[in-house]
Amino acid sequence: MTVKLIENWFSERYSDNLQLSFRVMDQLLSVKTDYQRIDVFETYDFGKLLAIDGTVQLTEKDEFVYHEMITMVPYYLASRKPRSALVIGGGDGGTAGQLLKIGIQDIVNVEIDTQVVEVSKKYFPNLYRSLTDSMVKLLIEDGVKYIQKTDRKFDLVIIDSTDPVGPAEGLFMKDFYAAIKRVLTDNGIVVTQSGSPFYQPKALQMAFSGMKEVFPFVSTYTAFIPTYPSGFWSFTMASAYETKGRLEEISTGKYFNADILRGAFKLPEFVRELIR
Ligand code: AG3
Repeated sequence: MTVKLIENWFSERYSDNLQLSFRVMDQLLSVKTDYQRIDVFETYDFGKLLAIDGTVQLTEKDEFVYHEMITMVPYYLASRKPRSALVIGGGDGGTAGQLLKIGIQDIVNVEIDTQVVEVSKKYFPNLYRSLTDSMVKLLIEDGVKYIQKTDRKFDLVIIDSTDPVGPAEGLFMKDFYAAIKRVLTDNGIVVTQSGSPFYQPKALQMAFSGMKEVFPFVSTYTAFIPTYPSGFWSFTMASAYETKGRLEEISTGKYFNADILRGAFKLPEFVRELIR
């Protein structure tokens, strides 16, 4: 898919009849890699924007919501303080950065596309920096293959992927979650981004039902991410035990706090219906 820049607007298409447009000062980059198309824009309202295959991955201004919510929620819900984490995808470094901030000192980040890392290094140095930290081991390889062959275990597995079309499709499937189960510690939690409940109900259903086939405890939570489809975004997490959390330990982020942790799991009826 090529990204059309019409009179300096970048648009992510949600359907044939709807798109979200950002007026941009400049297109800083457009490359086709072995896996996908990567674009970087300088926008007026959201700072630099990273798009993959025409879909917004992050912007400088609102990336904190996604990266806090995909890390801090499972971190504080785990029964014992997580000490190790595996990030699948996340080649921009945003997720690893939040994990470091929380205090995790043993992080493996497996990104399939080396170009995502290169692009982040050049255009999002504040996110990229975490990948150079000595506590982060960056591997450029297929996350599915890594999980199949590793003999390590992790307290957190974070699937920081694109939507379930193209290279990330396998990351929303039952077999992948089953493989992840083997690399989780007893205390372990796996979390994935699971799309916009409104515009991508199938992504959420795939993630939820796939996890449910493998794990006894699966739950979906949501956050407000202005630059993603509909602004209403879901994450789905799973574990072998019922998470109670360590709420007394919570330190707040820019979005995350103790009320958000509790409230994020309160789902509108149409979302409950999707995962019933
Ligand atoms: N990965 C999830 C982005 C999903 C956005 N989907 C969309 N715009 N249709 C974000 C990567 C940030 N580390």
